[in-house]
Amino acid sequence: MNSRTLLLCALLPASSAAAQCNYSHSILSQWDLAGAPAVGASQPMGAWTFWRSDLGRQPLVGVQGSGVPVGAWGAPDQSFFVPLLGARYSPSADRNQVPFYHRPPSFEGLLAHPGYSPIDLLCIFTPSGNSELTGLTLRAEHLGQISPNAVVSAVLESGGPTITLVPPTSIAALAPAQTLTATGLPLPMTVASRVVVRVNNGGSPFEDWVNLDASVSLIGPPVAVVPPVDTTACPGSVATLSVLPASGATFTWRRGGVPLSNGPTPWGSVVAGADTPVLSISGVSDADEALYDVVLTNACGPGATAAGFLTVLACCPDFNEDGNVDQDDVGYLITVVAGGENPTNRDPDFNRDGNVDQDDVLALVDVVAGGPCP
Ligand SMILES: [Ca+2]
Ligand SMILES: [Ca+2]
Ligand SMILES: [Ca+2]
Repeated sequence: MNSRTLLLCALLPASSAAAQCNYSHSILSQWDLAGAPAVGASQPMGAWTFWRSDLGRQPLVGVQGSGVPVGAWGAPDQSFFVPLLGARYSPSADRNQVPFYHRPPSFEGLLAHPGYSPIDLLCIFTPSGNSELTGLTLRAEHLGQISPNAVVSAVLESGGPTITLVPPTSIAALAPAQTLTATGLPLPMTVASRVVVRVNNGGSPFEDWVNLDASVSLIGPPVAVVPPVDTTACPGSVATLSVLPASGATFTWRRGGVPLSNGPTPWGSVVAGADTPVLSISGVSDADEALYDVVLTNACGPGATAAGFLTVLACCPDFNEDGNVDQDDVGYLITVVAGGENPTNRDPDFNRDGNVDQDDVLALVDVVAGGPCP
């Protein structure tokens, strides 16, 4: 328990055990956080992620087909990009998915396109800690007109028997939008729990365009909507890791599970922001390589996020940051060593000996020629 938690406990009345720490999060807001994916991009980690039902539940990746104005989550090994989840209908045309739909959406959602059986589209909510599921609301309408319907459902998986939250429900083509509410709540959520929303083609896959949103409500410790992710940094640079919680929280960053303090480390780097959403470590070296996570705390307790691994590269010879390591980088460093401009703001002490001089240029020449980092 850190000093903030102690302070919080001291300030709260004795009835704080019954504190209600409510929050909710939807697939639409997760899309807004992540934005349209680039082709081939893997999903950024988040509270909600998007998967296909087959092949061991592979995550969807960024796809973009002809006529598709923005990226979507899809399965590139399919002959065309299904199943997928794409941009919601929007007044901004460049955010719309392929306009196969035959009626304007009646609410703001994502367009889900389940594939040929048995490939279903899965939207999976993964909280980062123990909590209680108090609500799940699905909104769905079928905007295609060729297939008669699609089927949506939701379950809670916690390692034991699967619990039905919303039974499989037919969403008829061009029928009014349905709002489906989970029954049997509240239910406990362990660290292993997942809420799985499934969109199935209902037997006919043709132009199933399901405008969909799903929102969970929980009580308990805060959940990271965007947890820390794997990060790389150049030696001597500033590495940053960040987190976005779904609700108000205090922050305790940890290195390998051990809480961090602001200030210098024994090996010379300097930690800042250890109690904020953004952790920064300046002057990093390979001694800083570790798993970093953050404990989010509110009146309903602490919850640890997923961890991101910080990799510190041996050296970073691409001084002009054009993606190539070549003679231009040597020319760049010669200019900087001579007192000239340093537009990429790179540390010119390439051999890390504390001096900026000709030896750094020679060390870079070696690396450009295929030699090892100094
Ligand atoms: Ca269908
Ligand atoms: Ca370069
Ligand atoms: Ca040097």
